[in-house]
Amino acid sequence: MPFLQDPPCLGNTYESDPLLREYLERALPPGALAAVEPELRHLGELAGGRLAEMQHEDRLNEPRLTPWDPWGRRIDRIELTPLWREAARLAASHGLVAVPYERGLGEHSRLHQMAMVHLLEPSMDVYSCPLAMSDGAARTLLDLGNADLSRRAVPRLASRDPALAWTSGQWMTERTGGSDVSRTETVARPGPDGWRLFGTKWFTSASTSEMALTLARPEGNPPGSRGLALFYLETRDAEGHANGITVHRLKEKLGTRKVPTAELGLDGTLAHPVAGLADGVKNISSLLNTTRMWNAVVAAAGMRRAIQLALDYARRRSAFGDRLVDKPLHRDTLAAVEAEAEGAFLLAFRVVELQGRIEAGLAGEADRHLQRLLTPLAKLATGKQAVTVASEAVEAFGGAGYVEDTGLPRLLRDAQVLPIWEGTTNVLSLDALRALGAPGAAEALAAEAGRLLAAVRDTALRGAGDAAARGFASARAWIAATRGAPGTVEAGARRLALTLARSLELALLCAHAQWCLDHGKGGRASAAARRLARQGIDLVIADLELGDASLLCDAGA
Ligand code: MFK
Repeated sequence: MPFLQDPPCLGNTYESDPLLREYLERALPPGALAAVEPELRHLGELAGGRLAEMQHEDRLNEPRLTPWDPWGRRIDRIELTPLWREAARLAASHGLVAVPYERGLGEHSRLHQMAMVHLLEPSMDVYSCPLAMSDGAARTLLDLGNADLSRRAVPRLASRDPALAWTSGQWMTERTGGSDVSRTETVARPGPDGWRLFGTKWFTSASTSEMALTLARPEGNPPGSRGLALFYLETRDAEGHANGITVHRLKEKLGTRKVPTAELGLDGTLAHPVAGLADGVKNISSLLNTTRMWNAVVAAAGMRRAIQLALDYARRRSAFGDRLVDKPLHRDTLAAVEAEAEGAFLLAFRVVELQGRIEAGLAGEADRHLQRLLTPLAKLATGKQAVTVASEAVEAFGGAGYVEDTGLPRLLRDAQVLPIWEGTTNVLSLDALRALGAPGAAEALAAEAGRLLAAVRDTALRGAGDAAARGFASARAWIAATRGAPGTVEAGARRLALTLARSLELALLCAHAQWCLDHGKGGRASAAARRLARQGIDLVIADLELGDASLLCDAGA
């Protein structure tokens, strides 16, 4: 008998996303929601309809590099996939980078932007990558106060005209590694017409960008990250000739296969220092924090898409005499991932809110501490959750989830990059530790936790609120107990960071659920909070023996 099965359908992904809609109703002033909702509804229709169909038809296309023309000239032309070309057009015309710079909704402009990203990204084949880097580049040029470069590049990066819009690269990773950027080998030499860069950039995402921010060591500078400088460059000159840049090859990656990720050689690339000739890592941090915020939003968006597909399929597919959606164990499995996705969404968007307040000039010191701390926490926690949720969603399709022409395996492949690029889970755990150590940061976090949990009144949420409070308390106790033991602190940094992130997710979910109860939105968010509370919040293991890690890692060496 043939295997006949209706495929999953998406429909309007704005309409079918109650959490997004509740959240926007709660977080935006009424007038602002009324202003943006028609566009969001339109994007939901597009993302679940025409764009999703196009994505499926485009499934087998990948970017192609043509290094030479037929007559022997080096051209390094990279052809993008049809969906990426459409995504570029859509992104510019809907202002996916522009909106927070136009500030039409003041401090809420970031929410508006990221609500659009949340809807469109899962149907754009990771076109979020160049958009995130472009947003980060614009933010960095403005934050560093380079008026000339800002005047030149920001109007392009934030253009709504697809013919004028630029994207930016973020060239950091070299052969020496991606995490320890201080080992960057690219050198910058002064010349009569400006600085020229020489080196190899080993992993450059979205290499078709018109410009890039990159790190290089001005000749004579000391080793280490302080000796690096941040440079701006354009990839082609006014005649369209490469700016001393050779594309060695495109990377063969597990996922994000539509992203033209390249190895680049720089041989005399004309570049301009953005902010002096040192402190490059510190200077690029606005870019890192912006792309990490995007990463968290994109992780939440990917989870939502995976669940929308799995849920729709569960309503269509019957086995053992019932629809999957009516099978208690299948329902239980989907409920578990739904709870993770709701916590992830709220943490990602809390970072977006803070970024919006900072950009609107409304942030106090506590907001700044929170943004600095919550950005790595959100990035690291949601990246991990995205992989777990995608894996579970793919499994919910049985064998169909493992078959390429369903389009489903891509969900898992594309999720796997999220805990890797823009800083691995461990690197970000150490970054979070550093942020937490800044004077005032722990107090800002405690105030945030207190504010969220004080809002929770309903008895049905009490247990979940208590679990979040226990998570924060356990993290605090561990920090106090390990003071003065740097080895123990480093070994536990991931568990601490995940405990803080999951406690925050749960506290945000409890507060959101209370709002839902108060505003007649039903008990879905409360159920999600209760479920998340049972899925491991406190991961700190206070009495963990460092020696055990040695025994486990060194055995057989
Ligand atoms: C889907 C959406 C996303 C799509 C985008 C995809 C594109 C993918 C492209 C890439 O993946 S590009 C590569 C991304 N690479 C990384 O994210 C690097 C990961 N490594 C780190 O983050 C390390 O922590 C770091 C390189 C920053 C460590 O460098 P160092 O050399 O040990 O420097 P150090 O001493 O930690 O920091 C130097 C200064 O910068 C310090 O300030 P002070 O000088 O005042 O002490 C730090 O506090 C500051 N700093 C570092 N990270 C910061 C920061 N400040 C603010 N925010 C941060 N995140």
